[in-house]
Amino acid sequence: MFFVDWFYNLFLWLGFFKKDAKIVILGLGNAGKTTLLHLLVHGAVKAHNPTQRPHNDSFTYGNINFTAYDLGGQSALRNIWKNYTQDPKTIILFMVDSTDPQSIIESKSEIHDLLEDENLKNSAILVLGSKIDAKEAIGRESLIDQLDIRRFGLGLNRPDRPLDCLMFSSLKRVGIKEMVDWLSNCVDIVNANN
Ligand SMILES: Nc1nc2c(ncn2[C@@H]2O[C@H](COP(=O)(O)OP(=O)(O)OP(=O)(O)O)[C@@H](O)[C@H]2O)c(=O)[nH]1
Ligand SMILES: [Mg+2]
Repeated sequence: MFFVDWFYNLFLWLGFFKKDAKIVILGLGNAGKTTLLHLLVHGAVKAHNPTQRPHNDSFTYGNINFTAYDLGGQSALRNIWKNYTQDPKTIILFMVDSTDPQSIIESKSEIHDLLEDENLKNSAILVLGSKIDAKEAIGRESLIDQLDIRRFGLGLNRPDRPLDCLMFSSLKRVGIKEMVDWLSNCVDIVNANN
């Protein structure tokens, strides 16, 4: 086993087995999208102005190079989301501020639009509940209920597409590894499905 691992790590280091993946980060304004992307790319948390135009950045995890598109979440900017979601190999992250009841109601309608969009029927969607460090934050089960997504079936290995909900905090760096592990596992599934 040691030799297999050793050769695998050597090949990894030499650049074999490298994969590219694309993700798009959607969600209402103030959900924490830009904060998360900055953390994934630079390993640090800093303050950002509300995003006015789409931007992308890259980060590597294991043998996967992720290119992530961060789109502004204010209502006037949401009509361009569909320009970034059409490739079924693009993994869609939808971030919901788990401390903000009004934004959870509005997010529910946006998430249901994505889930019911025929063009996205094979696209992977990961719902992310943000800011779990705050005392007002609700838990995963409660967020799933309030978004009414349980009835779509949750899991990485669902038959038509991966769909799940994970909770995290950029501020406290909680749930980040689980999120990126989920994305890494998802890459092979979307590549096989599409
Ligand atoms: N408590 C807490 N606050 C956070 C966390 N992540 C982001 N925030 C705060 O949430 C606010 C919005 O963060 P952004 O990352 O700019 O949100 P956004 O989703 O990019 O917003 P738009 O660009 O307007 O779409 C800022 O005040 C952040 O400091 C977190 O993990 N915990
Ligand atoms: Mg932003």
